[in-house]
Amino acid sequence: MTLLRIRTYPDPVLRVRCEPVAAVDDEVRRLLDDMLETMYAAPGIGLAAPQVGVSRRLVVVDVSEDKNEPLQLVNPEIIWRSDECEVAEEGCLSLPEIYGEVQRARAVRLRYLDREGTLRELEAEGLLARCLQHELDHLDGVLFIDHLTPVRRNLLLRKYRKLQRGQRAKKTEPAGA
Ligand code: GNR
Ligand code: NI
Repeated sequence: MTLLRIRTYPDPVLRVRCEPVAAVDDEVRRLLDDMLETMYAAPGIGLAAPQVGVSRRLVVVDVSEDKNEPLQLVNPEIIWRSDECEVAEEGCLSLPEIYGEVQRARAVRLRYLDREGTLRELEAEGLLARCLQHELDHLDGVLFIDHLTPVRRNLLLRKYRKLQRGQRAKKTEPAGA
């Protein structure tokens, strides 16, 4: 298995609308496994293909405490969302170190293909529902900051750019400087 490089904002690949996967073959299974390994290593509770530079409709998730309940979803679609909403804080591996409160449906029902290409459905609530909605957004080029008010979004993006400048300076600084 291979660790993949996680793309961060403002990488344009994060804004592309992903293409459905035509067939769940060995290449797709390998990518799903590499995505899962990359997600666990990050660490994160979910990862969508565009975050590793691939514009295809693939998502991996594991919200379990012991990191032993992986889900690998091909062409996932939300087929029902609860009218009831919930607000909770979200982060994103593609926007490191910034967090914002996002309103989402409390529960969702999904249809997807599993790694064998079998059509399945899944109903989720709580953190899993939140994570799945966050990941499915990625497949349409949507980031959690897009759900915030413009004022809040601009505040977070200013903070993000400032943090990124600090990170870059650290990386390029000669040792001991
Ligand atoms: O690791 C992650 N944590 C998280 C927390 C709250 C809501 C959504 C997420 S997903 C995020 C990983 C990520 O960026 N997935 O796209
Ligand atoms: Ni994300």
